[in-house]
Amino acid sequence: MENDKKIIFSATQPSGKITLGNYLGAMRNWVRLQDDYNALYCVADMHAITVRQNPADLRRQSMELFAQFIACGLDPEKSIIFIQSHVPQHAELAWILNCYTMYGELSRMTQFKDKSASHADNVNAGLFTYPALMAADILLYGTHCVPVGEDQRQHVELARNIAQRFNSVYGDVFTMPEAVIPKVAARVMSLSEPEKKMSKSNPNENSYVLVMDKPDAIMRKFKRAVTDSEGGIYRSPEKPGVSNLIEIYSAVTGKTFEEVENEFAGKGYGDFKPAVGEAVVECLRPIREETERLLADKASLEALYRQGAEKAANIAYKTLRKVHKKVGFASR
Ligand code: ATP
Ligand code: LTN
Repeated sequence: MENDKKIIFSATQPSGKITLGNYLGAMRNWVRLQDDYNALYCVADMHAITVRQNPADLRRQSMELFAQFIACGLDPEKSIIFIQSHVPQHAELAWILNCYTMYGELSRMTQFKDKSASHADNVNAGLFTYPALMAADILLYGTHCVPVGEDQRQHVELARNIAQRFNSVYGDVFTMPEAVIPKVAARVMSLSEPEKKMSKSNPNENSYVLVMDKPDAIMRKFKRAVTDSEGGIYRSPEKPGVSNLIEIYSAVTGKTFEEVENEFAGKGYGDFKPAVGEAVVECLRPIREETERLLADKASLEALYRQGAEKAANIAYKTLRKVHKKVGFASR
């Protein structure tokens, strides 16, 4: 890693297939940031098992997500790209940080409340302590910036609290990380229930667009997107469906909200929805094609993620050694 650059870390769970929300809210920004920062990007498979996963699917989705990172433009020569479970220091530091994370803090996490409601039959300890593992991910690398969508802000705040608590006892061990939230598309909403965020774990396939969706599926989903009966194409809190489509169109075309509203002034949803669909198809096409190409050569992908894990472990190992010393573990 280059010494003069700040460090960024981010991750995505391989808990399903990547959505347009994941791409616009997170991965696309990671690509932009990798030139200016020392960047680490990770497939968070250990986070994914806080919800029950089918083993064969999880393995496939991890490979696919890794391939998609590269297909989106993350460059293994510039950034460290790896799979979380391949770097055991994540689990080791997470345990230690669990002992510096309060029950009350974890109970207040919105994601925990949401997921324990949606998986009421499996409210496991991992789901509860998930933010301590996420703090470990971030703090292992001396991370300055964490580029994520709006929904992860609370977890990054908690990572800061944990770092601060630890540092106040042991001195300056951890760098204080900061969340970096994009200005556009920080929260892409569901196409079928526009008051909820677009999420890859939603059981309704029409609620999200996948990066790997074929053009006809994308067009169908946008044509079916829930809007309203008022008919105007402008942003308003009363029009969550239309506002979301405007935001998506703006994010994929680079046009401002005002330009989009002007472009469709006087037109109806029958013109607007397919236009959004077509713009999304063209935005995602090269990523889908490149992912398919990469997945066809499994050996090369494996070589790339092994290299990534080795580089990550070299940094993580040093932080963990320092932490062991600070908390008073006997030297090995
Ligand atoms: P799950 O549904 O399994 O909880 P998810 O779709 O919310 O998953 P994550 O793996 O939790 O996705 O998130 C990966 C990254 O994508 C995070 O930085 C997150 O903030 C961002 N992200 C997720 N959903 C959206 C969205 N709808 N809009 C913008 N960014 C998003
Ligand atoms: N919890 C995040 C994924 C994630 C992450 C991280 C993001 C795991 N570890 C570290 C940023 C930094 C999510 O569900 N989106």
